[in-house]
Amino acid sequence: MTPTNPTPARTQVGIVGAGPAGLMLSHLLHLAGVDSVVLESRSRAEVEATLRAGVLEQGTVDLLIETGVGERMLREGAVHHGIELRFDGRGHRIALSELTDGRAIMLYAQHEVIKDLIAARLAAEGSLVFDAQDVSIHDFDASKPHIRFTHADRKRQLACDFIVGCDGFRGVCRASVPANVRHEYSRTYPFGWFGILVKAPPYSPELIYANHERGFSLVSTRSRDVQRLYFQCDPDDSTESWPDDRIWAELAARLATQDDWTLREGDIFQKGIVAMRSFVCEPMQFGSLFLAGDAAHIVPPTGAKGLNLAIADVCVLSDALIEYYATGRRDGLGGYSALALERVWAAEHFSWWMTSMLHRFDDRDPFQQRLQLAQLKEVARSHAFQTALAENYVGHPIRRRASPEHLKRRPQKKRRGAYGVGAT
Ligand code: RFL
Ligand code: PHB
Repeated sequence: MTPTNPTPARTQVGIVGAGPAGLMLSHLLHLAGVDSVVLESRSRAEVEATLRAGVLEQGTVDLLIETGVGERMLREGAVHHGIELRFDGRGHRIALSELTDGRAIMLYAQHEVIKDLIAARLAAEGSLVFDAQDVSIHDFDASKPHIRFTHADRKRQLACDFIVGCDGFRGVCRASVPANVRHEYSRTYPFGWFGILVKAPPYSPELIYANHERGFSLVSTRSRDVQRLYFQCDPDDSTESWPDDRIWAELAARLATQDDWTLREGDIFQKGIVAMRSFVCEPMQFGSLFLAGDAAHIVPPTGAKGLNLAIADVCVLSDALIEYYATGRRDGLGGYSALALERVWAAEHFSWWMTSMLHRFDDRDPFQQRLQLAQLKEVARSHAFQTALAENYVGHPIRRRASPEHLKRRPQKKRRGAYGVGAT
């Protein structure tokens, strides 16, 4: 059983959702002495076992290290300095680090980040409530915001100064805002991603994003023994209609290349289908309610931006909350939505661009296919296009209103014991 502390009846910041956004926010606030409670509807085991992202931007990596939760990532993650774009049967390397003054990406699974953050919050005696049922938020447009939920069959109420909805795309927080005050922008793509996990050594030293007339595919990795592969599929497809042989045949066809590379089959131990959509809710603040991460926006995974955006949101929001508790000033809180949305829309554009360039859209539209190929050739040829791709892929530095001075003032007592020595 997870050793959470008894739930208090009041906190400064009530956080709904223990994904990357909620846990990182709680961690950042704690480092500056601001109190929070995280309410999560699933069990700790479920949260820690949910397989999702794999690519961390440079800014996310830096933040994890800077705040003392990067030790295991530095030991077990893999730094990548480039990616391959594959089309017309050839690979074209995008030299991420050379094009971005040495910035890079880290391959380290989202659920490992989650485990590290949960361990840190529990070591610091933070309030994490797993299995919180029927969570509902109230009075965030008035002076006494509070959250109601059921835990261990008891109805509870948590009074807070602020509520932060980090409860993902299908959470309750955004849905609790009256529809006439939120503006939502969305696009659903006519395909999904079929993802598999394979027991095998890495297929390639760098990720491969492949465009093929049969559809997109992606070669990624999780560790020395586990590899992650995806291919574009029908959004209504089912895993049952894809026996292993069919998967390997499809991947072999889509990834075929005249370069010296062949796809080795391995033992597939997990299959799943992901929907592809772009979505933004504006603004990201409604009175004392703030939205962060997937609760406010979704990107198709082609740009590997979702988790990274969630981290960037809470970085900006934690600065604003910390400033408020230190000085009483609300400027940062008032500016949160606009500042976060700038990054969100840039990431939306990049993810849409990568998706549009790499996937098969309408088979009956050869004009669009020619344009797509022309775009890929231009990227392979042009230093300017490659630089733009690389800058977006490794991620722009997170714009913060103030220097994160509070990180230097973090409570020392528990930190040393809890996090060990990883922070540099
Ligand atoms: P999460 O991770 O969805 O966490 C939300 C949490 O809130 C809980 N919750 C509730 N709790 C209490 N009461 C309620 N009513 C609740 N409703 C929900 C949920 O149980 C959950 O624990 O949102 P967050 O924190 O905003 O994080 C977002 C990221 O998870 C997401 O953007 C990424 O996984 C997207 N993504 C990728 N992002 C990257 O940056 N790099 C990648 O390489 C990358 N690859 C991916 C991805 C997403 C994928 N899928 C499955 C959509 C690859 C895939 C296949
Ligand atoms: C992953 O490894 O899960 C992954 C990698 C790159 C992406 C999306 C997902 O663009």
